[in-house]
Amino acid sequence: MFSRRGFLGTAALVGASAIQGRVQAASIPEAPTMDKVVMQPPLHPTSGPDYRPVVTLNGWSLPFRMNGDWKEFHLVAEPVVREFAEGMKVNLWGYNGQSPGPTIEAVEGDKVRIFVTNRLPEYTTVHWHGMIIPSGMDGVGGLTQPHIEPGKTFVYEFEMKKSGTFMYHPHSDEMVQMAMGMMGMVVVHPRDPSFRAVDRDFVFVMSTYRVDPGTYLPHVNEMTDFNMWTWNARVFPGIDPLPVRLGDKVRVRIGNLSMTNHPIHLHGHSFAVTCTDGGWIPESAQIPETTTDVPVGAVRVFDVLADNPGDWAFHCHKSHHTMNAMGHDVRNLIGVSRKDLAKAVGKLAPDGMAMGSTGMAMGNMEMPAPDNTLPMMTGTGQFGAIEMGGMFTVMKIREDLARDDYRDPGPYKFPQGTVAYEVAAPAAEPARHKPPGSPPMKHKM
Ligand SMILES: [Cu+2]
Repeated sequence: MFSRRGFLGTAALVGASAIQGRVQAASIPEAPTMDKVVMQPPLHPTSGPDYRPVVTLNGWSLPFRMNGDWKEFHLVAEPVVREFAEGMKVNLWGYNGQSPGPTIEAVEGDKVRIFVTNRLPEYTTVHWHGMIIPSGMDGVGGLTQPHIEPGKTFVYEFEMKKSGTFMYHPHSDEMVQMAMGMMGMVVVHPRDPSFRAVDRDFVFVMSTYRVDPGTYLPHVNEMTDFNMWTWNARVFPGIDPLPVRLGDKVRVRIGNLSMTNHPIHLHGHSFAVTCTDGGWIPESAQIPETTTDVPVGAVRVFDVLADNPGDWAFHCHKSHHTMNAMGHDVRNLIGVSRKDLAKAVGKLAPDGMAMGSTGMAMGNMEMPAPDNTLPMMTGTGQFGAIEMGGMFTVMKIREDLARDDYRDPGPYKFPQGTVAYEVAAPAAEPARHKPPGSPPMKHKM
């Protein structure tokens, strides 16, 4: 769970004179911090209007306090160490101990006061992406407010005018700060809890990094050549599964603050995109989909009825985005004779290894890797190697999950006779039609 650092701790760092705005220093709420990288249980509201909370993949929701009829939150922008998956930790910037920052949850009509303390080595701001708020609360440094200098605390105050799914990120040295991981999600629940109600509600934001093998810092100037394609700054097999009870109505809210679009695909179901960061889509305008493209700087939310039990892959459909490091500079050797290649490579590099002449399936092969990186493709299922990385996880639909149980239910127990199976194939090649005059087939794998 989160630990609490009281106002005194915060004050000691920022100094009472640093407090800006109309509120007094003594009224700043505590800023909880998170030291876990796994999905925290839903944070049910203890005051204010009721709602069914979301869960954040490999993340958490920021606790708030009521102060009169204001809901108060406290974000602390600060350097963090984020584990992308076991074996790789990256020095990022984030909020309250992690990157991305905690999800902020509120209810349509709520008045919120969000304190932002800057513990970064440079100035920052927070922009509330997609939200209908007064211009002076929009967080664009220089344009709508002074930048928040290191050590200072600013306050954002506005009403949550519409429900939906939004994002937050700096508008201050934006390229560097977003490349360093400064972002998070905002979920505003409808005032009427029965409006488009679901049983399970997941949220995450997509971001990408180039972290060279053996190093610990992202290249903040990288525009295209990323090697870490993350959901909430985690890569497969480090991304939480989505445990779902059979028959649940499930909502998945996806933000994209990376540098490219991601077509997100769920197996075994069709879903409808029900909401964007612009608002709810009327039912009459919804289209059945199995993949939805999430553009850069946008949110897509889909609702799905989980009526098909099993382990269902859930991933970005750009195949390079389901890979980790070292997958992008390998030559295609499919069809090349392994013997000739080994000879040629052997002359140049006596310890070299020829690989890939039948594709790149690696099975259980392990290649030596430098410190602090992750294999290009990895992960094991009950039938063997999964050979994925990056933006990949599994929606696990089970009959017997309790209402708020989000623990990994383990591998699916397939009913007998429902798994693809091998047959004894005839020894002879099946007859194939060959057009007259075509050259003899020489391509040997
Ligand atoms: Cu992608």
